[in-house]
Amino acid sequence: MDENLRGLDSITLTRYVLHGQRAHNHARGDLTILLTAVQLACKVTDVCVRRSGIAKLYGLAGIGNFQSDSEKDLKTLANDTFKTNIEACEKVSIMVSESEDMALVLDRNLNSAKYAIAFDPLDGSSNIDANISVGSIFAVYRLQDAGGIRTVEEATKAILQKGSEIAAAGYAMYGSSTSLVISTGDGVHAFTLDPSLGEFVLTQPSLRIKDRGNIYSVNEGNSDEWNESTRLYVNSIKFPTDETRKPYSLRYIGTMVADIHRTLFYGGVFMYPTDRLHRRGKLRLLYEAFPMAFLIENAGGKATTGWERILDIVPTTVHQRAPVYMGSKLDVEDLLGFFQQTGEQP
Ligand code: P6P
Repeated sequence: MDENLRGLDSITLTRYVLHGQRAHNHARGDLTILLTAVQLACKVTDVCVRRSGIAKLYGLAGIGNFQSDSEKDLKTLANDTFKTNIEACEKVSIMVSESEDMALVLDRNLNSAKYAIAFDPLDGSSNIDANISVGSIFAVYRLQDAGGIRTVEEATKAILQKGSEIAAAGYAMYGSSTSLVISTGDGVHAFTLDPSLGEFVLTQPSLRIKDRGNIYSVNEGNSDEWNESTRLYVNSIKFPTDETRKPYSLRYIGTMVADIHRTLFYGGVFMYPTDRLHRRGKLRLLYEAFPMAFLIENAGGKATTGWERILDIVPTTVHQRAPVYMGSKLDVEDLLGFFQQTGEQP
């Protein structure tokens, strides 16, 4: 092929997933169809996020009916966008959304709909008005018996699977550019939205997280509420006794998607420990901790609650929370050393 044309040979997300499906001999490309619906939901949400400031000023003609502050409307719009596009692909029987109290059972007659999905349609939405990066997070699970799901109780039971059962997970980050980072269990791959094509194109294949970084990411404002293990660990990286090691830098954006994206690319450790207001942690398992842990582990990192591997947890409720420590393998192992040293229990 003409070298000048090679640059046009972009690997789009759809092509990447389809290739992956063929390579893994998945039946019928259902996961491809589902992930194509998710990426469309991310593209629509991206448009709304980028217009929100102007829309708030002039009103979002043609996109929703914003009567109140942009944050609440954007969250509602993002949630509706995800629900509509995912339902339309007819490959999902169950949805769990950060913005919905209960699990949603989709068309009860779709025996072919063999997947369940959990998503946070607009993570970090409180940062919208300050133009700080926000994102969407999703995790896809295979269902053993999709045809038999009729009630919310059956749907809830079916999606409460161990985190390691995830079939695919990823996030979109609406930042200086729009990224979509995804894994189907065969490596972690980053795509960037090319506005001229309207397609996510592969920009960083096979992402690997550094074994050790020099950044820690946590809300230090809660430090007086941390458990002893977390306190000892953070002090060890802020004030290293080993003169050969420099103190770590603190970076904290307050949007999990953005903090994890930086951790994937630069290494280090992201933490949301338990605190007085969040005795079991703040972050949700199904659509924050699980998908991010799946990505971090597939990129060669580790993800723990301090007491157990996050992906080993079997959740009991759809909005269950957990403490979160994830990132570079050696950094997380150093942290776990303090949990073993103190022997403190959850
Ligand atoms: P805090 C955003 O509200 C969120 O759920 C995550 O995206 C983020 O990591 C965390 O909460 C930030 O919480 O208490 O530090 O503002």
